[in-house]
Amino acid sequence: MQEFIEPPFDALNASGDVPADYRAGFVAIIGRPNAGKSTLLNALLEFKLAIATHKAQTTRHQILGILNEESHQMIFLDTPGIITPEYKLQESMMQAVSRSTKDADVLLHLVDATRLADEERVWNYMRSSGKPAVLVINKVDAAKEGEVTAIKEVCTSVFAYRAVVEISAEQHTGLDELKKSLGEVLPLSPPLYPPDQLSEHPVRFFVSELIREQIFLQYAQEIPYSCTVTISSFKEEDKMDHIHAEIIVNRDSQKGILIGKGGLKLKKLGTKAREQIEQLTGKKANLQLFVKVREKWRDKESYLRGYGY
Ligand SMILES: Nc1nc2c(ncn2[C@@H]2O[C@H](COP(=O)(O)OP(=O)(O)O)[C@@H](O)[C@H]2O)c(=O)[nH]1
Ligand SMILES: [Mg+2]
Repeated sequence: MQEFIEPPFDALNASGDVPADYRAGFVAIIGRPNAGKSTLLNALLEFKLAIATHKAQTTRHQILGILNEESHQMIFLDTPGIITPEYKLQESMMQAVSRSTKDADVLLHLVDATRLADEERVWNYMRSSGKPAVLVINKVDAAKEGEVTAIKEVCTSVFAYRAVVEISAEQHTGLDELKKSLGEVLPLSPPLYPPDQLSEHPVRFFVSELIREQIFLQYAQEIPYSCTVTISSFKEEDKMDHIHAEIIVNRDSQKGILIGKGGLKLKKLGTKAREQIEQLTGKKANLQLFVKVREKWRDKESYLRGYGY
């Protein structure tokens, strides 16, 4: 696995052998829930960095992924899908979107080709950031004839995009053209991160995300939206990591659902999450899960801050 946390990088010192036309900058991937933003980030990096499921609102944080190519460095910011927030957790998710659009040099507006939907909220973020944007139409593998053209017409009549690209994030098509279009909009700059770095989150962050992903995959209805995961201890050894993780639920009744009869559901969750963690770290993991009730954590500022939102 590549390095995650690095000391602050001295770009100027490292720029000695960088060509004069090298470009680098931040690309915020924004759009409605389920457009395929996290799938696209993983496809671009050829690495599973962001969790992605069929359920909306899987992504809760700004996730940064770094793509290094010969002529440019693109720092992608995956973001939660843009919605109208209904509770404090969702407000903090929308703040992550605002932050990303402010940090970005270029906005990548991702739309789902199979669902012509109202993009007005997304355009509002784009307008208030004032950043150049590229329209990226995703899921062309599943779109019916005419859908792509219709979306293109609607979107380009509302917003002056620098380019329009059609892709399938799942099937990895159109990605070269996408990188080329983004490259043309990025500013001239030496690299901003060391070329061997893939992200800036610590490994334990990705571990908690992989557990959260399994909760999204294995539980129904409100359960995924009511849980968060924290890592209470993470001990690394040469051949094995020992990880204690807490799953926080919103209400007492959810604890039983999570654990299941005879603890079977939690056991299955632990097994699947452990497999994913082992793929990420490349070594064995000993994962222990604990379930805790924190009444209405999603609405309490102090809990939200403690859980990293
Ligand atoms: N058919 C098809 N499905 C896709 C494509 N990209 C993403 N998806 C699916 O769309 C759903 C949402 O993806 P995700 O990346 O989590 O969306 P996000 O909410 O925008 O981050 C998942 O079930 C993906 O498998 C694509 O190119 N084609
Ligand atoms: Mg996502």
